[in-house]
Amino acid sequence: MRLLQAQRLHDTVCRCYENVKFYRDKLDELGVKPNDITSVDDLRKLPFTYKQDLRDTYPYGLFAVPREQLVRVQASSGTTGKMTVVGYTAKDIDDWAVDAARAITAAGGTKSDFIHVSYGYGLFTGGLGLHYGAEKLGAVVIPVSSGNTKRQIDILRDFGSNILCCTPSYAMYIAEAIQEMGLSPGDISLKAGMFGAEPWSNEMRLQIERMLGIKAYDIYGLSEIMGPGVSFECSEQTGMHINEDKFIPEIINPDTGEVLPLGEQGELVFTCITKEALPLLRYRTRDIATLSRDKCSCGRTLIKMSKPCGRTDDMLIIRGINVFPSQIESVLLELNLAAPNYQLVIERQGNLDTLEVQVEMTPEMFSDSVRFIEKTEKKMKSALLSTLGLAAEVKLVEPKAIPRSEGKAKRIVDNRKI
Ligand code: DLL
Repeated sequence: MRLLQAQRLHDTVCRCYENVKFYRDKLDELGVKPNDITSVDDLRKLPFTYKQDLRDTYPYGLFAVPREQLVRVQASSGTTGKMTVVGYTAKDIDDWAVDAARAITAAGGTKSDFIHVSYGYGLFTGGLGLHYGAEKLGAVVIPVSSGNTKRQIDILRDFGSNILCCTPSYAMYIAEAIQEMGLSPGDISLKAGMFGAEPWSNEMRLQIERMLGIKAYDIYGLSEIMGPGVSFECSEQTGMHINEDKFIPEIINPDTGEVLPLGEQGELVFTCITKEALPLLRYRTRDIATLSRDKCSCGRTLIKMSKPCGRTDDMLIIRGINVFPSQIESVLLELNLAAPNYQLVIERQGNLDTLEVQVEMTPEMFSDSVRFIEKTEKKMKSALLSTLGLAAEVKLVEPKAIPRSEGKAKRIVDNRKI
């Protein structure tokens, strides 16, 4: 693997140097020549690439092939600023399909499964990514796309879907809707789900598994690097194998850029070593994770990354306490007192930040006494304080009060004007 990575890395750096002005200028500035990059350890000599670099060269400035060789562009919306546009050659699309097919296989998918894709189709990479993966595997793809939950459930039941692909928050939404329709897991043929595109906790995994009667697998990716399938979970469900024959991962200290040893937590950085259209070098994902080479019971030897536990840029700092929304989710769900739908509302009063955690009640709780509800709020509040050291108000809200999402859930409402 190291030899293959070294060869591919060298080839990629040569192509970047020849075809992308941005990288040629950067390497010249650092005094690095493509021939200086002969081993994986030489990665450290290369410059980082940031999302801002894609924005500054919008839309196609970092592409390494002429237009005739492109066969597709996709984009990620981003909450601020311009979209990030990414592109693929025919070979890139084929490589991506193989990576997504590996992910489906690791989740137990076979040629004879119906793969129900409820990730959005369009510029977002979720839908088309899993779609091509399912076809590459030779499975039967059901390209439902997101939205229209009643129709999703009709299709799940009538078409005999075996693997559901969507965001974990939409999986919860579908699971709730199934219950409301008076159906049970026995009425559908699902065996697994492939959920990703947003952070989710292990507790949420257990809830989804219980409600849908399936195994819930994590799948990770980002458009800049490729899309879904950069890494994927296997039967062991303890982290995601990275397709490291195509993407070399590093973990760095986000403040200093220093490369950290295996096992330490930091920012995940990827270098693409097979991409033709958009081969990014040392791309700063902003996702926080760890890497591990521990032996995996599934037999795969590909390096594993942990579930991303947040991003360097969505980390909340509430009165000096650093906290990730996913940690708050874990604390809430561990108590097993309410539905896993929540929203974090941050305000600034004077110079002080306040956090209100709004958590949805289950319909049963809603009919409980006010005293019971207040007691539950108190319990949650003290759990957040004792586990995370976080002083937050907890407010239980009516079932369905928190807006549902068919794509990525909006967990944070930040009303601070900083
Ligand atoms: O979300 C690609 C994708 C689609 C992955 C479908 C998995 C399934 P972007 O829209 O570019 O691409 O967003 C990428 O989403 O940097 C992470 O912060 C987050 N993310 C993606 N997968 C996971 C995951 C797609 N499994 C950004 N767990 C990434 C946590 C995830 N966060």
